[in-house]
Amino acid sequence: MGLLGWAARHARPAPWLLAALSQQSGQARSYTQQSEYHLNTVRAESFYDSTVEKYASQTVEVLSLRQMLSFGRNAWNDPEKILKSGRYVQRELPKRLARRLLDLQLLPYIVVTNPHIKKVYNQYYVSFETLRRVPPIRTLEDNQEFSQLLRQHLDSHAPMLDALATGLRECKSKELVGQCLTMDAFFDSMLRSRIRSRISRRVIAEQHLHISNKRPAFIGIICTDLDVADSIDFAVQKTKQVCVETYGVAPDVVVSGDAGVTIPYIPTHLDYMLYELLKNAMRAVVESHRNGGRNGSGAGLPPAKLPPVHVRVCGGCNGTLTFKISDQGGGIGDDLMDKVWSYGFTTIGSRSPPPSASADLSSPSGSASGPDSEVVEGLGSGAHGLGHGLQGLMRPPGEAGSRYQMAGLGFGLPLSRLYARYFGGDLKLQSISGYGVDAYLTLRRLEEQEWQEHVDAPSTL
Ligand code: ADP
Ligand code: K
Ligand code: MG
Repeated sequence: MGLLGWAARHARPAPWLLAALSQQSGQARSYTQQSEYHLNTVRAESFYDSTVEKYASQTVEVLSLRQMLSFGRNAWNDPEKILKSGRYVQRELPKRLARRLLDLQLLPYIVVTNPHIKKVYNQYYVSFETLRRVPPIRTLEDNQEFSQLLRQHLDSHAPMLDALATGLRECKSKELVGQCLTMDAFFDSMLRSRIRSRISRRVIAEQHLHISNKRPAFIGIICTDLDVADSIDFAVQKTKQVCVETYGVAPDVVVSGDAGVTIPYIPTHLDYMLYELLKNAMRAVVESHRNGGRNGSGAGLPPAKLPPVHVRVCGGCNGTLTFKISDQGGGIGDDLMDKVWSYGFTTIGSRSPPPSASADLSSPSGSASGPDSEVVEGLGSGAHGLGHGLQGLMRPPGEAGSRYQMAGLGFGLPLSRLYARYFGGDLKLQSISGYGVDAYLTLRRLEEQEWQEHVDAPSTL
C-alpha cells in the first residue's frame, strides 16, 4: 500500500506530506548544488506515483560477511571491483530507503504529524530521490562523485535516529497512539527494525566508501585482525574518563583471559558495545558504593575502595569469542530485568542524580543519536577514520552538557545487543540482586560462518 492507500485509510489527505515534500524539493536542490548530479525534478508529485512502492517491492540483495571479506580483499587495487561495489550500493540503498519510507507512511496519522518524525521522513525521501537518480557508475570518476554524495547522505542522516527517538518519545508521552497498540512493544519494534536497517545501510555504504583504501589489516571497514585487548584498553580508558567526569571517581578494571586474541570485526562496533557495558558496570559500582551503600548520596569513596570491574576474554571454540564483564554494583532487580532491554528505559533520574554531572543526565530528551550515529560516524567520517576511534563514538563537542554521557538515554543495552546480533553474536545479562551483574557479550568469528545481514521486510508488502 502506498500513500494513496494510506491516505484512504486515514480518510483525509496528508497535509504534512505536502508541506514535507515542498520542503524536500528545497533540500534536494541544495544537495544537488553540491554535487554534479542535477536533481531539480524532485517534486511533491513524484511521491504520488508508485515509485517508492516499486523500489520497496524489489528484492534486496543480501551479502554475507564472508562475501564482503572475500570480495573486498585487494579491492583497493582493482578498479573493476571498486566499480562493482559502487553499483551494488547504488542499487541497494534506494530499495532499502523505500522500504523504510513505506514503514513511516504506515504510522498512525497522529505519529507522522509529529515534527521530528516528519523531519526523518523528509530526510529519507530526499536521500531516496537523490540516490535513485544517480546515473550509472561507469568510471572511477563517476564513483568518486557517487562516493561524495553517499558521504553527504550518511552525514545528513546522522541526527535522524535522535529525531525519530524524540518524535516517538513525544508521541508516547502524550499517549497519542491508538489504544490498540501496546506502547512499549510498538516503539521497541519500530526502533529496532529501523535501527537494524540503518546499521545495514551504513555498513554497506561505509564498506564501499573504504573499499578503495589500502590499509594494513583492513578490508574496507572490517579489521581482519582486531586485537581485542587493544579494544578493551581503549574502552576502559574512555569509560574511566567519563566516569571520573561524572562522579569524580572510577573503579579499576581488571582484564584477564585469553590475551592476544584477534577477531575480524568492525572496530567501532566492538568499541561501542564495550564502552556501553563498561559504563553500565562502572555506574552501578560507583552509585552502589556511595557513602558505602547503594543509593547513598555523594561519591566520596577513593577508587581503591571500589570493587573493580572484571573483564574476562574467552576465546572459546565454535567460532565465538565472549567477553564477560562483571561488576559488584548491586545487580538489577528481578522486576527490571526485562525492562532494561527497552529502548529509552533508564533508571537515571529515579535515583539520586550523579554528583558532578554537568550533562543533563536526567533529561529524558537527551540525545539518542549517540549510539547509532556515533558508531557509524566513527567508521570513517571525521578525523578518526576507521581506527580505534572512540573519539568517533562520542558526540561532537559543543553540544549541550558534557561531551560524554555516562547514562540516561536508555539505549546502551538494547543497541549493544542489536549490534552484537547484527553479526550473529549476542548479549546476555546475569544478575545477582544485591551483588552485581555479569554481562556476556558473544561475538561470532565472522570468517567462520556464513553470516547474512538481516533485512527487514517492507511492512506494507
Ligand atoms: P542507561 O545506561 O542510559 O540507563 P542502558 O540501556 O545502558 O541505559 O541500561 C538500562 C538500565 O539498566 C540502567 O539505567 C540500569 O538501571 C540498568 N543496568 C544496566 N547495566 C547494569 C549493571 N551492570 N548494574 C546495574 N544496573 C544496570
Ligand atoms: K534501556
Ligand atoms: Mg548504559
